[in-house]
Amino acid sequence: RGRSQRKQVFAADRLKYPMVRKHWEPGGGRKELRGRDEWVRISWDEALDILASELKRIKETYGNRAILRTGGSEIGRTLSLFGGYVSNWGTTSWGSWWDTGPIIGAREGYNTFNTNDRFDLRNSQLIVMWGCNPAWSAGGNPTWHFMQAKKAGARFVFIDPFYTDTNQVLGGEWIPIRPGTDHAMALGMAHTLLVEDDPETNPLIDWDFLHRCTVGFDADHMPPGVDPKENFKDYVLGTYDGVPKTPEWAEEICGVPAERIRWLAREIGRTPRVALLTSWAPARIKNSDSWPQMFMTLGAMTGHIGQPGRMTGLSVHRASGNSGPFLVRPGGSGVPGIRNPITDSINDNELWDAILTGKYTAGYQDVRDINIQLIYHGGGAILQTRDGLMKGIEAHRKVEFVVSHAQFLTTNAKYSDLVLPVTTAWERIGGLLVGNREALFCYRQVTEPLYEAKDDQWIAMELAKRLGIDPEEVYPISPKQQFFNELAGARVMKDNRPNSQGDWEPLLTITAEDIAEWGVEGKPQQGRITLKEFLEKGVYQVERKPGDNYGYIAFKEFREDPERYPLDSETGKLEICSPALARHVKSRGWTEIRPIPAYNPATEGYEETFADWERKIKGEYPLQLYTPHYPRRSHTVFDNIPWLREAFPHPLFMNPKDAEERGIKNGDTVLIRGKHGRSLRPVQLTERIMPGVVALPHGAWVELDDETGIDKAGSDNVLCGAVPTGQGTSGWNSVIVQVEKWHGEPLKPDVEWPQRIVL
Ligand SMILES: Nc1nc2c(c(=O)[nH]1)N[C@H]1C(S)=C(S)[C@@H](COP(=O)(O)OP(=O)(O)OC[C@H]3O[C@@H](n4cnc5c(=O)[nH]c(N)nc54)[C@H](O)[C@@H]3O)O[C@H]1N2
Ligand SMILES: Nc1nc2c(c(=O)[nH]1)N[C@H]1C(S)=C(S)[C@@H](COP(=O)(O)OP(=O)(O)OC[C@H]3O[C@@H](n4cnc5c(=O)[nH]c(N)nc54)[C@H](O)[C@@H]3O)O[C@H]1N2
Ligand SMILES: [Mo]
Repeated sequence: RGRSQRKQVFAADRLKYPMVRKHWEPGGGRKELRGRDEWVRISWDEALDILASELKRIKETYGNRAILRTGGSEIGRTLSLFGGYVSNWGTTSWGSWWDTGPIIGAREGYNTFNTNDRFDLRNSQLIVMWGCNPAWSAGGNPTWHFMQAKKAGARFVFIDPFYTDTNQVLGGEWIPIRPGTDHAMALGMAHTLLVEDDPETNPLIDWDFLHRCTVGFDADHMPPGVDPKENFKDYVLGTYDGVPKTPEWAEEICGVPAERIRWLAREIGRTPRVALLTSWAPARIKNSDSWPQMFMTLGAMTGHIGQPGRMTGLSVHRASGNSGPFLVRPGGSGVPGIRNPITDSINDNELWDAILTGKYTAGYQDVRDINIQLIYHGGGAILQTRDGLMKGIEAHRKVEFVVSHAQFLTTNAKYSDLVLPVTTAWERIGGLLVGNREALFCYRQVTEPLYEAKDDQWIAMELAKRLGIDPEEVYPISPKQQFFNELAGARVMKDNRPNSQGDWEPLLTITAEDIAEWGVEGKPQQGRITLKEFLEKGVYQVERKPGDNYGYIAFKEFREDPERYPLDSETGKLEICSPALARHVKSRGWTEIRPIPAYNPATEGYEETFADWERKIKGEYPLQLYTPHYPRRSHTVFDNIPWLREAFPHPLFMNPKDAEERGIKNGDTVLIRGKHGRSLRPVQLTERIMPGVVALPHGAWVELDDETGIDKAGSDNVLCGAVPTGQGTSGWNSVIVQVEKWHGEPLKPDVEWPQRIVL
């Protein structure tokens, strides 16, 4: 993807000019033609005039609560000064870790990543990768970090519906599991630990850790005000509900043989130093609110928290294989924030419904009226990246005006009335990128803006002028000054205190000549390297050595002295019973949970593939589908790049057993049919995916056949349904479908499809 950036910046399908839909008229015109109308080139002046007059008209007619803005902080500034806009919210990446993590105390202070650093990983003897595939979906060199742990002697176990590339490299044990049923498996493990533990002859449970550092495990250690019967241990043993959560009970749900569940529980209990790592993927599921709590409970029971080689928590995205606080960070841009006067914010799962029905849930027993008439896509790819894409298209065809800032004819842009072409980062002055905790990256302009593309900031200021807002209030300082401020304010950590808690010092040496040359305001300063050197190299990486102070053990202080270093939770302890979590979920207004991590089947999960669960008779949608993050794309970005289309085809992955039952052969075009939509894809048969489960990689641009309503591109959110549950989690990995052989025309490979070149 990195190399393909040149193919992206200079792509044939870059948008060149502002354009409006042919049958657009003030108020919408033929709105049903959105997504299939022709485009007409217009000038920037015409485009900005149309935009300003529609914004004014809609504000006057309906008020600011009729304006929905998605993505693009730049335009958000202008719209805030214009009286505000409705926003959206969701738990997009993190699933239920977003709220559950901090509430139960599974986050340490500001640091959201709660496992140990890459050198300490080498102290682990057993590394459990619970739904982790960094080789596909994490930046940096996570596979290399894990490889070092393997060389140091670690064994690996992968719990995943797919035999992943990461697993292949590290030679781990593979435990195939049905999506969204991890919670059941973990309960089966907890049961094994409880019934087999004997402090004298077979110590599996770390009672000292449980008693000192957690609440709610048993009746004697409850958080204040909770019925002692609502404890985790009695739930697992089935004391009050008559259902012991045995490995056999779990097997029926998760598909992992009971003996394997016992085996893994014993391994984790007996091995002195274990890393229990998970990604967000198993939490990007409806009703998964208690899963992070269950996962942390497993770590707490076995005591693998807060010591060398021992950790439980997230290893995902930029912190995959290397967690811990940032060691180098950029300065602020110096642009002051602007408050949005409108407080309405709609959960992603209700966004399109809110537009269609005029109602949204604002909290417990709090449903509010809303009348969205203008959608402003200032950035992002929300129509394509949120559940319920088919409803999203309907919603886009209902409102009076839709506008997008876009680099390509993305889905957002395609279903708009007005499209404003914007620059890529490579056409702007430059900026700093964080991600990897040890490195700060700097990107700089490589080309003048292509065609008539403009920066988002420029648009925000030009629109402001037409709305009677002072553009200086929108951006009081220039992009160059902003870039300079980020550079001058960059800080790097000294290694003067252990566990990554050192003092900060300036990263860059900046002279009076530098400032004069840049023509910006600033003061000379002394740092580790010169501004010139940093700009030339484009990166600063903190040097690491085993045993240095930049190492990191998560929860170390807490484990040593929980009274002095309490967690963020209400009780300061890790909450295995968390009334705060139950209250929080209830306050969102959809579904409720218990304060302990009780199993809660996912909406559109495995159980719903049955018409009759007791007699095991399958229903209309007998297969589970999930949507992994895939090398071809960064979400929807890069999906249009022919190089990447060629390198990474976009099939539906299916097990040969499921294919055989359906008369499907490798490479056949299949129809994926679900509750929310239908998609076509060529199928790739592989033993690497477990039977009963199919995987459709995340992020392909929808390509709707308007006659049939069938999507030809295998666009994941055509199938993922917008059903709000719990804390409002996204449901990317809990979907049920049927797959059948397609008898229409077979699909051509994506790389042969025409590019979306307009004008
Ligand atoms: N089914 C399913 N859906 C998912 C997921 C999943 O696993 N399955 N994953 C979810 C996750 S984890 C995430 S984070 C979200 C991501 O959701 P989004 O953030 O909506 O997705 P991106 O594709 O990254 O969208 C970025 C858009 O911004 C545009 N862009 C890039 N640079 C600029 C710029 O300078 N200015 C402007 N105006 N636009 C620019 C790009 O062209 C692109 O269209 O998707 C979520 N959706
Ligand atoms: N190439 C690429 N990399 C990306 C992105 C991208 O779009 N493309 N997006 C980035 C972003 S914003 C994010 S948030 C991260 C997300 O990164 P992650 O949260 O790690 O998500 P995935 O990579 O989709 O899935 C990780 C693994 O979980 C497995 N899995 C899926 N569902 C379940 C389940 O229910 N149970 C279990 N046990 N396993 C399951 C999948 O098979 C996969 O092997 O990826 C980031 N990295
Ligand atoms: Mo994400």
